[in-house]
Amino acid sequence: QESTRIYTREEVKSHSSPETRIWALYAIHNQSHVREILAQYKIGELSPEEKAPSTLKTSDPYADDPIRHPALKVNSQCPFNAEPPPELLTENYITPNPIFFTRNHLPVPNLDPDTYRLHIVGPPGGHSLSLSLDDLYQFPKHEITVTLQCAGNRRSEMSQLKEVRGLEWSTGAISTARWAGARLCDVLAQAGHQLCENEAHVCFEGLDSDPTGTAYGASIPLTRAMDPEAEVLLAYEMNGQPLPRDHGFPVRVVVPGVVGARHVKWLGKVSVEPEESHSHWQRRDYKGFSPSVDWDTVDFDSAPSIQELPVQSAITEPKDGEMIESREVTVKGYAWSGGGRAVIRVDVSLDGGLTWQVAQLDGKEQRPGKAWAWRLWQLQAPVPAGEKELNIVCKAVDDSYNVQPDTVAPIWNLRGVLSNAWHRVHVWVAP
Ligand code: MTE
Ligand code: MO
Repeated sequence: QESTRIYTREEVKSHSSPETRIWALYAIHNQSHVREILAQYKIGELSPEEKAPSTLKTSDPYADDPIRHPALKVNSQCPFNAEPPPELLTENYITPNPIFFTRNHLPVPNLDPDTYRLHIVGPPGGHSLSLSLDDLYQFPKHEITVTLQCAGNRRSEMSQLKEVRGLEWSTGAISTARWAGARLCDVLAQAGHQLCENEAHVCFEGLDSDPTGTAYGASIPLTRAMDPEAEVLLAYEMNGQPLPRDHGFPVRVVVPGVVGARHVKWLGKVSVEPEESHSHWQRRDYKGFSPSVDWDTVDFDSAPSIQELPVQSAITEPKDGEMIESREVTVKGYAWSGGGRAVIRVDVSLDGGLTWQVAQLDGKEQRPGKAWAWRLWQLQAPVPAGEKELNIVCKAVDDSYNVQPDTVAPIWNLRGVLSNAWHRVHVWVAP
């Protein structure tokens, strides 16, 4: 259409509708390709004197973040960090993509799958690769079920004891998906990389960056990256769909059994280096310390970066403070351990840990050494006669017989990571 009539703000306002407000709220629509689609509906322009300075809205680096599912409990809007509520978390063994927990440090990049390239730095004498999505699809497609957990899962229990620095995650900074992609070892081999004697690390860089241009980054040991049995993926599918933007579209790393921080999203670059990634998130974060270490005494160089996570479990039903109306109580939850260690048992107590019952583990038996995904579990038990309240507790055991600590105090640390004490829920019994 050719019409270029000039309108005043007053005239536009007289035609304002709820749709125009939605347009402003969901900044995702404010993109060039959407503008192209809308061009055919253009009826005119605002009078030049009345045009607002256009830099205001677009200077918000989060304006282009995707739309999220309303059921998520938001711990931080910008950057976006959110977890599913407990009752939804264990409703399905595979977490549906829209409620998979999200942990972003920076704005979500908006990457064009047609021009996307993954840069693989080759070894001296090898060759560097610049891989399009189609190039990645040429590698054998590998699909595995992997649970991803943030190091800060259950941090809020640590901060209840004593202040920590970090997002207030409840029990939901953990989710499970079917991931599909190329194996990292296949791609590294094509670039000419081999396992070497010296200690070496595979460094990953994301395409998300802060205003100074610093990208998110992390690394894993080369031995894990080159081990076909470790099944490290350059994933382009999540539950049969292209990765959602929040989870790394178009390509992310999936490192089974390893802390979420190493599963770098929006992957731009992979290189093999003699040292760990120099990223802040590899060197100055995601490490564990003694409870007595504070921000004046902490020495980040003294502690190894977190890779494999310890054994973990939590109760998702009933909820803390709930009233139990029937004579039987159903307790549900999840259990998982790092490094491919399988959960072999979950113990549940209704009396704060004095007596225990063994919960029923749902789902498939797992492959030895490759138990990358959680087990959901449940226990149905009669409510002990005469009780007015129950102190429900759960704890898991993995196949190395690792167990969870009973309280949080001895594992408290200033960053609130690795929070895996027995999970406790207090409920009332209806008279
Ligand atoms: N990758 C990039 N590029 N940027 C990030 O902020 N966050 C990491 C990791 N990969 C992050 C990233 C952290 S700390 C976690 S726990 C996981 O992504 C979360 O993955 P999810 O958002 O898909 O659940
Ligand atoms: Mo994380």
